[in-house]
Amino acid sequence: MQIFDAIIIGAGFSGLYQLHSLRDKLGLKVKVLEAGEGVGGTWYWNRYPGARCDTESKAYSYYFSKELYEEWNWSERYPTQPEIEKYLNFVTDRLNMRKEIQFNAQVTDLIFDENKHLWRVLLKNKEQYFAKFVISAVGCLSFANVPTIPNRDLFSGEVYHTGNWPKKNPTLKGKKIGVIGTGSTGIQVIPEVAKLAKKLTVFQRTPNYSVPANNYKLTEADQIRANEEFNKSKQLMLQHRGGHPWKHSNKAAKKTNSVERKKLYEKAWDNGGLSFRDTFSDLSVDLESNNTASNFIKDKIKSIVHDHRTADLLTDFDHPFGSKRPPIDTNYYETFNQKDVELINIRNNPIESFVSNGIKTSKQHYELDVMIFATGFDALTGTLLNMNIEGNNNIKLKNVWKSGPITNLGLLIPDFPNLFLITGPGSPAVLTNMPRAIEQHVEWITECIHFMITKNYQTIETTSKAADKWGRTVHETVNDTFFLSAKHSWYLGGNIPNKPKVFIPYAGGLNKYRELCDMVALAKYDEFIFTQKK
Ligand code: NA7
Repeated sequence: MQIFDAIIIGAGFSGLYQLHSLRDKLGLKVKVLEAGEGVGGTWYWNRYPGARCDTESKAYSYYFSKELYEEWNWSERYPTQPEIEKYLNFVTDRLNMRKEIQFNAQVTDLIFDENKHLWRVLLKNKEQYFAKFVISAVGCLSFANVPTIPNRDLFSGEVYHTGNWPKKNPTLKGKKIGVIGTGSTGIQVIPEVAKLAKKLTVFQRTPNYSVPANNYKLTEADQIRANEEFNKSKQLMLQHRGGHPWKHSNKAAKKTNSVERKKLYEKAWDNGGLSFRDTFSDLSVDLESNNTASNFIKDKIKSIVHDHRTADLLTDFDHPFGSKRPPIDTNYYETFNQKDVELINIRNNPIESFVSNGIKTSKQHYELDVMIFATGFDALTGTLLNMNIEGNNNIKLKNVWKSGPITNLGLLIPDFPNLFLITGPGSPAVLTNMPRAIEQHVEWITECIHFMITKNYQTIETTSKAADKWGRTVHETVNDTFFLSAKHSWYLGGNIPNKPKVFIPYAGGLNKYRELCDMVALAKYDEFIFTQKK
């Protein structure tokens, strides 16, 4: 019987830092179980053409060690998937972590033994381990959403999901390709596939607001500046509600005259990237203000796309700007000016089934050699609920979360002792620059386990009362925003049939959230119940 102090599930950004913290700061015996063949997590599986992070590389790095930060040079403003995968491999080897990671290790069951106060961790290959603590580092966007389209077996072509892209890149050159989905992923993959395809058909259900990324190569001077600005950038990220290295605007769009407003939008558009969302302070709470951003983007799209029908389809928005995760792009709208690229509206012409040589909608038949699903994820809860997780009295997580996830701070679940969630539901997670949210959680969890060791505590648990209270806070925080108006949004479970429609992350800001977590730690975790070792 192999007993570890801690088992970490997942070897992405969060699992790796958690391993380093528990092993090297606390001296614990730790094992990481990773389903993939290599490290990377999200960045291991999402290797589709054009896969790239929307956060700038100098911010999308670990900040827990300045030395580590300075040893790595990013080559572009936004990191590509291969470069992020390389970076995480560099960190793994630099911190000598590979020996604690078991690859091809898919966890199927986590069962808490109340007598032994241990988690039993079962793998798909029937191996099992035991651990005092389990830390879920499974990622927020790791369970692919593959729509059920009838007659898939009839289709003689290839089918891929961007979130499970084959390691050996499939040949797309000269083929008739279909892409379903125009979220952040679709918007990245479409321009790249269009370069290769004989014909590309994009099936769009909902248009998205996309802003240019304005990507560029980084020079040596950029790298030196990034290193010099390490502390400044870190401070900016700590103060920003989304963990990004820029300041919030304190100007309301509504109170800015139209000439000045346009000037500021133009400047933000030219600068490119996610900071466009922060051009004004009131875009997420005032519809009139939000419309100014929405109309600005609409005009930009119409000025880029030549065909009026296509431009109308791309701007037929049904949700306020920012209520769904706004993508950034490189030549997305320009791609629709290629004569071999077609945009199909599947909102009023839904896909009905695969046929042997393509796909059939209610109005037409499209010939395809390859179908690419860029249809996103069962976000935030999908991977956890796909495992059998049993806590006190064999209570199943599936049942506890039937009407939506229940957590305290997104970190702990009532009745599931010693199980910590990194960027779990109810924490800011996907509303932030992920490495900042991850570092905050890993550090909180490490400190909490350290506290337990010093007090000789055996288990930590949250009460249902405290979790319900936190659930109300999560709910109240989102109420004043537009997040609830995008019904299909994955923030709300709206993209998955039968998933409870509740807003999953905490929308009060990572800066505010960090303060709340710090207060809990300062109060010696008084909201939690500990049991003493005998
Ligand atoms: P998203 O943002 O969930 O986008 C998925 C896209 O796929 C979106 O356009 C969906 O349309 C579409 N979709 C999903 N299911 C279907 C079905 N059944 N039929 C037709 N179209 C469908 O996922 P991404 O991978 O693009 O991005 C996820 C996050 O990764 C992103 O936000 C960043 O944080 C990084 P819909 O809008 O639901 O009508």
